[in-house]
Amino acid sequence: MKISLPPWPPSISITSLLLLLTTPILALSPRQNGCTNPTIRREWSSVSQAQRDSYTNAVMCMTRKPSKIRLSTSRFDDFTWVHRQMFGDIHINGPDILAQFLPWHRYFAHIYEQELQACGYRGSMLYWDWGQSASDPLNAAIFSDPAGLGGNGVSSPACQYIPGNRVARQCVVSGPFAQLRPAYYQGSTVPHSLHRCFNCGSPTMFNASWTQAVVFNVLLQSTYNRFSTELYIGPHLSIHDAIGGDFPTTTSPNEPLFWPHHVQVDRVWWIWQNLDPANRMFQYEGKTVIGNSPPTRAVLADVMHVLGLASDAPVSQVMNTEGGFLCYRYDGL
Ligand SMILES: *[C@@H]1O[C@H](CO)[C@@H](O)[C@H](O)[C@H]1NC(C)=O
Ligand SMILES: [Cu+2]
Repeated sequence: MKISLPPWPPSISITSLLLLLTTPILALSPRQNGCTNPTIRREWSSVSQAQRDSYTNAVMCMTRKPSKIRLSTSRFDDFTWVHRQMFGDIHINGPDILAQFLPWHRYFAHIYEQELQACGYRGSMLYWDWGQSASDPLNAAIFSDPAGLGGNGVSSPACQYIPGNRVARQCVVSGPFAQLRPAYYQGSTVPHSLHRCFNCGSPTMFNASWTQAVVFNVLLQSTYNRFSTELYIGPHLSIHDAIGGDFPTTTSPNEPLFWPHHVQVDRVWWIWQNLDPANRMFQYEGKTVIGNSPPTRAVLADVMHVLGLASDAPVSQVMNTEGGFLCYRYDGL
């Protein structure tokens, strides 16, 4: 989890640097498969309150819809269940960040966006640019209530019945998710309030692991393997741990912050790809988890399994956000 910081003046924003680096490149980046008018994904705090309300209302709408995959729980819970079932194939195995971590979560967010839109949300997925709030994470707009996704929750005896050693003792009882009752927690079916516990995973919020300087260092990695490893163990994992509660678990999609967080992970990958699209747009390598020796190397034809949420799809379909199954880009560049 420790990442050494490059010499980097914190007064320079990464966005302005990347603008300089990437504008000519992005102008040449390929657009395929009829994606002529990509949707734009924006930062949580840069959209209107009406759009944020529409987003959080759509999340709650999913809790009132039946399962699409023949569970007895809701459409909201489908995503948590699928993530839990697929967990070992799409994250980490021993020291190895598995190849599908980035494309699988990209596809997962695309499916979720369609479900939000089916619940009346008219916008695109939103991201949380962690680096912007690393210096004062507890006051980040995304944790405000009601402009964000709610805050740190409160302790109460009712919060304490879920087993598990990293479970928060705090329930989110105000804001847009006060009524949220995710059905699953790790391997159990235990309907519960959304749990958070900022700073409980460790003595600190881990915010040194997700500054703009750290993100910049991640972007300096020159291979897919190094890039995805630094992104995974640095900002990605630190934030799961810093928020606590439902977030550092296999059932992490219980936490609505899962999406703005993983969409930012996706955005960092997108920036990395577009810094050198000829070499990186379809750069894909690493291990699958079949477990044979020597290990099976990942290839673009590998299939991403989503267990009925949508069609299973080859990784190659989501490498380019403006080709294959996808048609979006990120704002600011
Ligand atoms: C982390 O947050 C604390 C306050 O919450 C702040 O004092 C500290 O400077 C932050 N660290 C970084 C590296 O931004
Ligand atoms: Cu995940």
